[in-house]
Amino acid sequence: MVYKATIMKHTPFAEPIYVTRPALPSLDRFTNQLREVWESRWLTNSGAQHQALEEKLTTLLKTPGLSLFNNGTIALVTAIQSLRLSGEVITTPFTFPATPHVLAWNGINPIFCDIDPVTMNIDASKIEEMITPKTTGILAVHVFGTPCDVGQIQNIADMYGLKVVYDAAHAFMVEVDSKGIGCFGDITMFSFHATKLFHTAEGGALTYNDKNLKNRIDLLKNFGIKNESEVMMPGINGKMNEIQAALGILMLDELEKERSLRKQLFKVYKTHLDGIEGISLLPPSKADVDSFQYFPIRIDAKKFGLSRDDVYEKFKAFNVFTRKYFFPLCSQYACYRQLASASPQNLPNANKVVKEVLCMPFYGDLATCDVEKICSILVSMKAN
Ligand code: T4K
Repeated sequence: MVYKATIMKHTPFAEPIYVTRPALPSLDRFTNQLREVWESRWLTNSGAQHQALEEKLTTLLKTPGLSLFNNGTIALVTAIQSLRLSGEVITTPFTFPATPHVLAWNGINPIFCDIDPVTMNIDASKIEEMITPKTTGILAVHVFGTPCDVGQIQNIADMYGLKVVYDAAHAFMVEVDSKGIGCFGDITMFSFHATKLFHTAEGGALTYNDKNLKNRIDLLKNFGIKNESEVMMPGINGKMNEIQAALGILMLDELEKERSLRKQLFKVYKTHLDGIEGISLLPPSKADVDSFQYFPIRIDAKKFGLSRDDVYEKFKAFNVFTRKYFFPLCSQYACYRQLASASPQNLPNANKVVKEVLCMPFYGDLATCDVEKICSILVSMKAN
């Protein structure tokens, strides 16, 4: 009864609360930055804004090589092309559709490997058993910014002569052992979509240790054009334009503020949700620097008394739009479910996790009291 009174006292938020909202520079600052673009009349094809952003990000992400792209997906398609992967590539089913799709777009069969039940990343100890004579690489995702077991993945890759590509769409600025997360494996992709901590509205980048890759990657993202009379390979249009890059340059100035606001909200969520029976939070990762990209929780339906799907629906009545990332599993899509590796027997952890995860609203513009109210609504659902 006491709890019933608690849930009654919550009124819906006046405005919808989404899982995320993009931080933005002031319109005045953006207009000023755009003036440079207008005056130069150089709108794309590696202009001054593009070059400046590429240099700044190379330093910030502590990586020897970096190439900007018009979005993360095309960047990942290009990464796979540039390493000449073929046949089969081992990947995770617990990710955004873009991850396996870039393999399919390169004529490669995704081979789904189960995930670690705690980190929710590909389980490195299960990769070896998925390797066949057709395997050419591993495409792993640092899900929700938690770094994969990069050491073990590299050991396996070295042992079998495989390439490693990381999808770090959620891991901007993450560091492990004081190294930028983009320094592991052969190539790492970052997404700069509007929903990301750092964004260029749409955008992305590839980072790599082997600086020789830059030439090939930059050719591939510009139709393979070397000069006016030579086209070297079947490339694509993956170029970031000057307006995206101009926004990115300004967003770099917003980054620390946005990160520290999210860090605060992270603490508020932790204070209010840690220890609630049936709710678990991501355990601390091995990262020295976190991304603060998402705030996922896991709901144990039996212990909490409500399933993740029930909680997701009930939040809507309060004008709160959480997200069930990454439901359904990629292995459940019609285009992949016929693959032998997609069978639920092969992916027990992924099939469990995908029913439990809920991403909570998490962005700098959220007020502390909003997060407190969201937590209170969630806790009150348990008792009712
Ligand atoms: N790999 C992984 C692991 C990824 O997570 C992603 C993208 C990629 C690869 C591919 O990278 P990109 O090619 O996108 O660079 C969103 C994003 O569109 C997607 O980039 C992201 N992952 C994914 C996790 O989230 P949706 O379908 O959830 O987007 P949407 O439109 O429902 O937006 C989510 C919420 O964000 C909205 O409810 C409100 C808010 N929002 C969204 C936009 C676009 C805003 O407030 N303003 C906005 O402009 O995929």
